[in-house]
Amino acid sequence: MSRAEYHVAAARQRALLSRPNRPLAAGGGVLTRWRHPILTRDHIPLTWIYDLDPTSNPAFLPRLGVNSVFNAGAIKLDGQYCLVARVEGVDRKSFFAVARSESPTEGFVFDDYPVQLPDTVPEEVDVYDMRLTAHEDGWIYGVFCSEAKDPDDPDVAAAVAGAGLVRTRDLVTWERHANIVTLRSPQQRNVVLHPEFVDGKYAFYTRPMDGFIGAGGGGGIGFALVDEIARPVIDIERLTSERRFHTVAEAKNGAGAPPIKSERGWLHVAHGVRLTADGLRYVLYAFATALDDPGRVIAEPGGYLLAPLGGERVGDVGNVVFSNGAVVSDDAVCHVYYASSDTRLHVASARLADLEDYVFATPPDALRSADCVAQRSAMIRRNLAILRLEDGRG
Ligand code: M1P
Repeated sequence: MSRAEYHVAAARQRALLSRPNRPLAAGGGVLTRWRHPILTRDHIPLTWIYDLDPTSNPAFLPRLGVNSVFNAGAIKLDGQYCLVARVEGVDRKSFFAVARSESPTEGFVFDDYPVQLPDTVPEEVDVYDMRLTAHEDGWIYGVFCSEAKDPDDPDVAAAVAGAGLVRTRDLVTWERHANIVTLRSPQQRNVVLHPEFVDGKYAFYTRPMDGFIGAGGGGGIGFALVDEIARPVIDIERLTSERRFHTVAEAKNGAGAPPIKSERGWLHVAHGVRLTADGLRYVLYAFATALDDPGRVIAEPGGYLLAPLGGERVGDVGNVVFSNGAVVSDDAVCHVYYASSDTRLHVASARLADLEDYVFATPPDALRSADCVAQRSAMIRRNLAILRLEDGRG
């Protein structure tokens, strides 16, 4: 490696890390996208990829490449916006890495080292998609997918998804609890810890599923209480937001960031999946649950909140947007961190009041074309009457 090559690469990365971001012109939805992805593989410190010793790497070639940076848990800690991103090496193994910024929308820089989780689950091969919850017990919990080879299936690709659980105070030192056991669901992904005790217990959103990819008999996002956080066992998973025929969440869905408390309810930004002739399509959708019963849906707008757009549709797993982190800033703006096509991480923002209005005032899915037309026509009728009045023709 020549020193010159390193300095060129380092300078290029410094320019990327300090590049200002800006909101895109509102696209008519409640969320405003920001122009540039906030984390990509080009944000990964060069020390994680290159051997900088010129004797062992004279040509400055990457030794441990990184494929992608996506699905990040998010939290505000000590005045900084902190993301725990899923980083996938070129070897297909994912790991977690913390990136921090003073700003919610730009300037994220990774810590010197990736997260070294306590290695207490020998069968675990891959970890990804951490949800960060600042719990009222004072700890920050991380719940993530802990994936292993299915020991009972000779197919070399057969996998089992479980839910791992860690806690930290500073995103530097992590303690690991036992993986979450779900007695009635053979597979679990997209498990999220609710930030408050419910009936004096820890409460989790789950995603019961029969297979690694397909939800099978799993009906949607579950909700369950847990007695002992260090040895979490879940029996009954009560359904919250359900899969429904011919909706954006027909094939499967899953909780995203921990819910955000608003005056009218807990606001959830989840993902919904439908099957198309071109494969699975992942979008974000929203719903609210009751403040006094966070497992009970009280509002669920029809359709999606955010869908893959333009270049977002292209990547390792195309036509996907996925979120597992959001932060509300002191000026009451909700920043939703979302990844596109399992490749890069973006942010989109909305005033919390607008997100709440979206969730509670957008009509629910009418579920049938005929009813959807009636729903739309009722609004058109009201609008035409308003316009006639304004024109003095009323
Ligand atoms: O590839 C799209 C997403 O697929 C999975 O999500 P789900 O469990 O809902 O199918 C996860 O592997 C996720 O990381 C990924 O973004």
